[in-house]
Amino acid sequence: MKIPVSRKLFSEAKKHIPGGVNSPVRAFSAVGGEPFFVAEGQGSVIQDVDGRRYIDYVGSWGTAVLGHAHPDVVTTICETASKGFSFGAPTEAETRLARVLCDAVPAMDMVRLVSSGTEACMSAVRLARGFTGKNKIIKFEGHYHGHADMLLVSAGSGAATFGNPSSAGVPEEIVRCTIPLPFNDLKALEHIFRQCQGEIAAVIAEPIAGNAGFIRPDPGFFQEVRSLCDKEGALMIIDEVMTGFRMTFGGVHQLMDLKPDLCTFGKIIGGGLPLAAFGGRREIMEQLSPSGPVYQAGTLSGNPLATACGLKTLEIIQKNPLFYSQLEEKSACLMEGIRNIAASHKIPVQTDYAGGMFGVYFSETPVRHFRDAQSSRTDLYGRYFNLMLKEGISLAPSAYEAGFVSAAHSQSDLDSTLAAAERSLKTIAEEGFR
Ligand code: KE4
Repeated sequence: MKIPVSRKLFSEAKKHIPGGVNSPVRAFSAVGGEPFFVAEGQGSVIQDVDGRRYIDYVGSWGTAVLGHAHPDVVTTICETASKGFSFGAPTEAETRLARVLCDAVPAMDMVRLVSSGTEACMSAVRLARGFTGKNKIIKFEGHYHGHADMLLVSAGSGAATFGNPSSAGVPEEIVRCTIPLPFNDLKALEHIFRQCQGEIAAVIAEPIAGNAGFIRPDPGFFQEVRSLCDKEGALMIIDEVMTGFRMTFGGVHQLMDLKPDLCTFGKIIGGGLPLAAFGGRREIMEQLSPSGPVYQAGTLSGNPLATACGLKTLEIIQKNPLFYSQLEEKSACLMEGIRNIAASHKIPVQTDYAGGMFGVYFSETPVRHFRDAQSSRTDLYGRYFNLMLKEGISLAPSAYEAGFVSAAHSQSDLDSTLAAAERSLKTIAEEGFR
């Protein structure tokens, strides 16, 4: 039997790259099997090196909100590249992108562009500590804010997938100032604020926990977080790297009627090239070097190609007044379909969605915090993932990840996906899953 090209590439990759991948969750370790290697992506479809095509619901972890290789974005990148890639000097386009972001997000008077969500969150925490003069930060279990040392505690996404929510190599002294709490647990939050009176620099949170699957905040939860922060002189940092520009043209915190002191963005705002951002109130942001004492820097920050790609992506989104309702309709079609199919086979699933983002848990009970997600049937998720992959549907290779639809996903993509889900869930029911 012919050995798949992906398998050959994976064994070669493992000789030169730890685990054969440049980001752990890509290795499929949580769901079994080996990753396929992508040759190209067009619209809602990716094609692997063996010529197999998949309807793609990973979308580069939510970055490809327009679909892959949008022709107008490709043209913009090529035109920009012909004038040079990176100068390490200011360019007008960076200011234009900063203005677009600040106009879209009232909580941001100013913004700084960086190259990854990790950098954005790490810098926002340092800035909060510099501005408040305090050290402790509160985060929530299963929330993921990138892999900076101080945030790799009870982290979600790949960290949770590999059962090491706190990583080796992170000194105890660093994480002693990071306090992980159960999401949606106000009593725990109030208790910690009392216990650490005057020591909390910030609370950092995903507005919807997409790195634990898909967990919404309880109604009023973040309003309570806001008032506790105000009372205690702590900053509220909302991490919109995944949710930003996914449900509305701005942060989902705006739909929750929240006003954070700092927020972070990534993924969509770079359109698929390395670009992220953090921003907030002017008096806080002006503490950043060179205008203030909090140092933060980056060779490729505001990179011209990434900036042009992000600007074009946001321009295309903003031109379509139906962009977000169309995304949400697709998520609704998918999640209602999956829920009905699972019910017809008496398989317990919990589904939820918002804008272009959705989550599926194999669980009898609703998932309100990370521990619920951890006690869901992640084994069944792995089986479902692999059955759907065989059907040509590419889902997140971990139960602790959200899924994403894009503007490129068609009704026929959704219909094919639901037909594949019918066959996959029927197989699971026939195999037995209790
Ligand atoms: P990056 O450093 O990976 O660009 O961003 C870190 C980050 C920060 N905050 C949130 C809410 C995020 O979702 C992320 C990154 N998301 C994961 C996917 N859930 C990245 C995928 C990966 O690690 O390969």
